[in-house]
Amino acid sequence: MKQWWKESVVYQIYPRSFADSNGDGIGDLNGITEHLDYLQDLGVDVIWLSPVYQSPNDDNGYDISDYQAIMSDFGTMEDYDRMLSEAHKRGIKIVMDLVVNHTSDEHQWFVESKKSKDNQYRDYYIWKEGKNGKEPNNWGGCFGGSAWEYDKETDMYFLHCFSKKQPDLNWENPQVRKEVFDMMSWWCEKGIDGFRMDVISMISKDPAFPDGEVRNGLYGDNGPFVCNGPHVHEYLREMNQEVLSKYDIMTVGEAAGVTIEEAKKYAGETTGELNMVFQFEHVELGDHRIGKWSAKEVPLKDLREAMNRWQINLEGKAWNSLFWDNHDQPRAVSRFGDDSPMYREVSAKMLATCLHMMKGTPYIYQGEELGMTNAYFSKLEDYRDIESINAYHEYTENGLAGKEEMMNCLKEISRDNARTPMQWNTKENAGFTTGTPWIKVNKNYLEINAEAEMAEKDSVYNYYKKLIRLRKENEIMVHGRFNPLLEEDDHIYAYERLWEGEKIVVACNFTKEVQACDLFRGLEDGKELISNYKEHKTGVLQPYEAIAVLCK
Ligand code: GLO
Repeated sequence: MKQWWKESVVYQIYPRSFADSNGDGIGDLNGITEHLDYLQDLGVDVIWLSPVYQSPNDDNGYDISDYQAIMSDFGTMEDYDRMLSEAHKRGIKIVMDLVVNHTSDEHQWFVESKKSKDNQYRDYYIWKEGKNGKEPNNWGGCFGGSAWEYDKETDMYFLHCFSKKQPDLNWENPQVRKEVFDMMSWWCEKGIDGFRMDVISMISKDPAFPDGEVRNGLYGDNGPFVCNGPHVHEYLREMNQEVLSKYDIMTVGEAAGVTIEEAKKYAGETTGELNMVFQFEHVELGDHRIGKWSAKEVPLKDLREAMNRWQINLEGKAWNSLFWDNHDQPRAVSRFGDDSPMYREVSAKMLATCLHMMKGTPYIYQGEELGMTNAYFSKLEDYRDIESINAYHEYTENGLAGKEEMMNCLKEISRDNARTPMQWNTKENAGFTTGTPWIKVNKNYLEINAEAEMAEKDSVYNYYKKLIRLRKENEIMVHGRFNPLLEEDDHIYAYERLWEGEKIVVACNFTKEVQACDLFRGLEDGKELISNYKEHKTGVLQPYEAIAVLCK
């Protein structure tokens, strides 16, 4: 089968925040359909749709109560089918979010499982006896508290690596795997084009369930015992045989805690599991004194070292996914660029160049193509995210962080920064809804919005559009080997791509100061593919300048 996913650019939609068609303040499927022309204009090939399944929304749809029904807030199955066919008409593929490490506690399987120890669904989930009247071990859940919830009815605990409304499925049970595979086939038969697999590296747990190390916070880290567990590759190969290999689809696994060696198994050219994984090293750097919460900037050297390592070591063996942000991360320009009015546009374009010129499939998170910024909410009431709210309480109420310190961390890191509504135009609520938006719109929508940027030749939007087009015109952008340059530089991220006698040299200034750079001396005959400045001055890079030059 043709590996079309290598040539593609993927656009992630977080449906709740994309476009609301019926005025209830919540984005929906018809809202997406109405904006497919926009995505076609941008030129993306694939949409990764965050979950749209029926869900009580404890974690905005990542807690699914019925995998074969659509969340009523988002519309109906007819709306879904229409969106799928309208996307296909425009040559845009749809990749579904597959959340099968856990379900909602309101899923019928769990409702049954909870009823009694001998219920036929009991073993669909991970139930354990308590230890000395306490939880089976010291693991913490990703959204705060213990990872175990006590059930009075049967006097046992069930495991939930995320919220207590997200019980973990027991993948050791062949019946669970069969149910999941059947459900996946059902979606494939509908004509979808792939799956992004939520926390798929967590589906096989260490059977010993040992205590985890308590580093910061109140609970033990379960990472080493739930990520990349003993049977994960076996299960994914089975999934590949039973489902994936039968369809022309793309797959990307979200693989928390994955090493390069592991990634070669998940996404190896010949290992028969998935097409690629998301790894998180470059977004998890920095100070971890209060869990993932840190307001400190990461030095370019560390960032580059992490990203280059993946570029170099997967070469020829597995395929990279490239991203700066998604629905779980702060906004790219606020985190890695400079979102002040002076440098927002130029630094957003610089980041785009740096990422899209690398080897792998680039992912754009909705609004990134406009250079949307963090929300920087200053009141806790403005936050909606379960992770942010729980972390605030857990850390401040147990004396692990000060209130102001924690609010500053939320401003920099909270997932809600990425979840504020898409900024379409200058109308009320940025054109996202005619009602009251479920989360506040970023105040800067009068300056930053799609309508204005589509009309402005030099906008961030038109820059992304050009980058996407360049990928279609230059095979070297897809297949060229990556070779790092200036590896000791503190300010410039530079590399080259090499392919059949051609070469692209890329340099990105990650600072607001002018930096000396001799990389382009002698390349005057090369063709400038793209740059965020009108003119490149030989010998230097202007503040946040990015440039890519093709040489034959
Ligand atoms: C990342 C997911 C995140 C979900 C979590 C639970 O880890 O994308 O948004 O909250 O996985 O499903």
